[in-house]
Amino acid sequence: MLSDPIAALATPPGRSAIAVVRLSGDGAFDVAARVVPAFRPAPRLAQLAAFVASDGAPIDRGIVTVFPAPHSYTGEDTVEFSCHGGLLAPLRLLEALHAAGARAAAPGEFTRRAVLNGRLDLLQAEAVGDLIDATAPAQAGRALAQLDGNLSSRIAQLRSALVELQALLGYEIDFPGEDDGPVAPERIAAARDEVAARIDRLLATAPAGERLREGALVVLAGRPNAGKSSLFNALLGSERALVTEIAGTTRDAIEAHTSFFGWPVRLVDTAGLRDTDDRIERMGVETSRRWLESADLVLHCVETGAEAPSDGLPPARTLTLRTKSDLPAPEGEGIPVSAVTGDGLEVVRRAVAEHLFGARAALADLEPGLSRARHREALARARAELEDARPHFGPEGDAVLASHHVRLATLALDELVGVVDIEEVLDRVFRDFCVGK
Ligand SMILES: Nc1nc2c(ncn2[C@@H]2O[C@H](COP(=O)(O)OP(=O)(O)OP(=O)(O)O)[C@@H](O)[C@H]2O)c(=O)[nH]1
Ligand SMILES: [Mg+2]
Repeated sequence: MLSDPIAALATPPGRSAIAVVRLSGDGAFDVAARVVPAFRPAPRLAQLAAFVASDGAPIDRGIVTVFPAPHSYTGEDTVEFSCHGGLLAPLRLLEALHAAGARAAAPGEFTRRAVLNGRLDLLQAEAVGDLIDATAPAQAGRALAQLDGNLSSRIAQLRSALVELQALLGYEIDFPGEDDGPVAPERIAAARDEVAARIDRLLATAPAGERLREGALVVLAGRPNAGKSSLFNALLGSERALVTEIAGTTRDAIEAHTSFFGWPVRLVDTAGLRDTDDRIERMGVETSRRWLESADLVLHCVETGAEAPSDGLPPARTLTLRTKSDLPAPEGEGIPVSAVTGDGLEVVRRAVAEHLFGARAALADLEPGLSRARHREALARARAELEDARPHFGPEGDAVLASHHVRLATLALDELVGVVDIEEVLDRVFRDFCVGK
């Protein structure tokens, strides 16, 4: 495993009060001592010190904090330098650290080392990235909980159940066909069913979890001039899309990120749906259709007083809105909303959040759930192995084959969390059953 000293700017470049430069790896303290003449490796103590270039020229005065291994983010000897921000001080400090023997860190290399050194598991490392990328409060809340290990511990519980199952099968392998053994075959089969059901429950969290991480795709659609672009702008609170009284104004789809009641939404304005001879508008309508296919939710905009043709929109994924509700006209089906007066905007935002995130919108603290395709695929693999194991359970079954599939299911979870340790299975078999061989 690579543990040479690496250094990088941990804060974004540019004008700022403070910048933080991070240094980690074997020999990090020697590197630091070449740049900070007064360097003392006192653990977790902030010290004010002068930083100098390799020719001794002063760079800055700042704070040095030392984290000796293994009690650091990476698990290695780590030094954090807080210097003044802006372009020069951080750049010159980095140059000095490179001249003193540290190499430039690759993207994510600090967190990668944290994983390899067992400071974070893979799920927590992903959460670090998710927290940094979060734009909506619910995303940040979810990432923080995952960083705290709530998903990891849920996977650990599943894994432990699988190891237990394998231990039961191990007894069956060592003492086959003993009718008066301590474990009835029905109990082993029931244990399999129970783990399978738990995996199913976790898998069921994937759609909402992935939607939460990526932002739900909400597409505004309807007839030309229905007020889609006006509503798009009103929901965003900024004039992103052109609005005119001419039907067929919007051609390209326009996407913007926002959040409704803390829930992340990718809002898309599209060209009005109609048959047209205008070549460019027709291309716009085709683009609209493609967005509608992948939408998590379609906001069907129908002008107050107008007919509400379904336009082939997917009913289960469509909310109807009555736009221009400020105009005098008979009310129709749908949520009344006006981009001009702002009436109904909050109702629309809430309806969208509830439709997309459902009961979760009401949950103060989020249940741990899957948030990436990687998680879903690993659990689906584990679930498939349990399915393959099923015929091999029971009195007529082959415990060796059953055990093989359960082991593969366990491996899928290990891969998910980023640890692979088969010794543990063996330990459990012998500890719980005192087979004594
Ligand atoms: N009174 C009133 N007029 C509105 C409202 N929203 C939009 N309009 C008007 O309706 C016309 C069409 O609005 P747009 O937002 O461009 O409609 P659109 O659905 O995006 O139209 P296309 O892009 O052509 O498909 C404009 O003249 C707007 O000023 C509203 O809430 N109240
Ligand atoms: Mg428009």
